[in-house]
Amino acid sequence: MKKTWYKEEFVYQIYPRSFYDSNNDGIGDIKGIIEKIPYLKELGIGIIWLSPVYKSPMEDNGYDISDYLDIAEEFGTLSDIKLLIKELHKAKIKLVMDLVVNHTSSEHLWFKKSIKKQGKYKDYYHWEKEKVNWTSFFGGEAWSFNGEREEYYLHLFAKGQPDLNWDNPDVRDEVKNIIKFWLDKGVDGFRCDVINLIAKNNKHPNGKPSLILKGKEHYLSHPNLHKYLHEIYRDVLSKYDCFTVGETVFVNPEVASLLTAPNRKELSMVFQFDHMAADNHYVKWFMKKFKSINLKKSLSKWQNKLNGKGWNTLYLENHDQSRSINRFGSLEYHYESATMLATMLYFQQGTPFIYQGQEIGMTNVSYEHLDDYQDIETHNIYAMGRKLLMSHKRMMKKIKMMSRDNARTPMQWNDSKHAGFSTHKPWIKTNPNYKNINVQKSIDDENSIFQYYREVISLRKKHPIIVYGAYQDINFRNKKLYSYRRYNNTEELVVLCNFSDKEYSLKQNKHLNYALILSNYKDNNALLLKPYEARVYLKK
Ligand code: TEU
Ligand code: CA
Repeated sequence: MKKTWYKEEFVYQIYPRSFYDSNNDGIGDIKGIIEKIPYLKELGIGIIWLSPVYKSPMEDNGYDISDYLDIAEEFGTLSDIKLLIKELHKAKIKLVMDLVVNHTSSEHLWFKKSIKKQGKYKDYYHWEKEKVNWTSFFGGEAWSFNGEREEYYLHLFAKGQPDLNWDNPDVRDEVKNIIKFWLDKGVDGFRCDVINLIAKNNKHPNGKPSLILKGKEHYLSHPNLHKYLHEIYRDVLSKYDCFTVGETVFVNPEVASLLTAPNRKELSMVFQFDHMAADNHYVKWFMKKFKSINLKKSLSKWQNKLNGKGWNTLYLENHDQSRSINRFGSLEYHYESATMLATMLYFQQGTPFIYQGQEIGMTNVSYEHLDDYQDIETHNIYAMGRKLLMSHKRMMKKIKMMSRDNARTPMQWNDSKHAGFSTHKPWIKTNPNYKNINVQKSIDDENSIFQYYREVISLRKKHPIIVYGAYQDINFRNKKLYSYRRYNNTEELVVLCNFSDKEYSLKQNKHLNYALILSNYKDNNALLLKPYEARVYLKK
């Protein structure tokens, strides 16, 4: 298996709006990230994934871009981003930018020209004379009428996010220019937003009846996807030492293997979503009781199917997902379950991703009022639910559990007002538990979740078997124990996780002669795992 830096380093995702506000206007910014580089260095991460900072009307907090080559003033300027790249590289940290090219903002010049059918821009987007019945990821219709052009245009997300027409070579050339512009600035790679949606059936046939995402069969992992990704790789990416991680909604391991097989030269790795359905019916708003066996089944399916074929990512959180400790862990066993989840996940094979705040055990927020939620998806889904006669109370329960704003509350730096994120009222309310859960407290406490994450990160650097070893489940059918081994021809690493709030008795422990290199409990009983106890054994 090819050894490379983007398999070995931890990636830390920053949602800039909520990370750190250096000029006290209530919105996080690029200069704020620069100020926090020493913190990131102390954690030990090697790569930053920065969510979009480009010019945008912020309808979807920057995932609706109106100028790919300039920076939104609330985040800073082009010289700020150049300074960020310079300072990160000085600290031996690489930078991955968010590439959102399935769609632009409707404020983008290209869309304004397309409405007017101006020259080559006429076909930069998807237009139809008649309405098409596809539905949007954000609820409601995915085709909206534009009064000026007097045609319908496609937006798989918000109305303000028209989908680009990737069958148009001029559009693909525009994307290549954007990628080249940022690579030439010293960027080290891209997280590619909903990249498996870019190729569509351009005849726009109606979708077959479906409760969710009507029309998805006409764009989900369309065959042209591989052709376009390979073209982008061949013409631009291949000329740089960089990597790409595709966000691929509803992808299966077979397609993911094609997308990430090194010899196909398409993407370096993908974010799949199977394990994020461990507590819902594939649409997060239709929740189900979480069972750890469901998480284990999907994570190990991907370990086994991609092993030796493609390359995986390891994540439980991002800016679209509510906090893992609320979904898969336990607030009662806050430290134990957060550290067990980290152990369970990060000793598997794949590039590990940490989302801001996860390393200190930040949790979901619980705003009482709908207006405290800022996310467009949350408000659209609320409106749709109410139209379907669901009660306000029922919708608020879903929102409190699954709103993306759970991951977007200001980063909790210390116990001062607004959690040290800003001296100004933040754009979204701070989670009131910041006095208890914050970076300062975590750094000062040698037994904190932060210190445990530092240890996990340093072990990965020390033991290549964690990166490159083969994977095998142990005790797969066991509903409480999540255990697996990593091995090569000389070493074996064994991970044991008690994925429950009860003690678990081991019938035997064959690893007592191995070195116990990590545990989230100080004293370890040979045959008894305490609630959410995690252990990592290594035999060299
Ligand atoms: O997310 C894709 C997407 O489908 C998300 O909406 C996610 O699947 C869902 O919210 C989880 O239930 C990407 C970006 O990560 C997201 O922030 C953007 O809103 C979206 O694309 C449009 O760019
Ligand atoms: Ca600011």
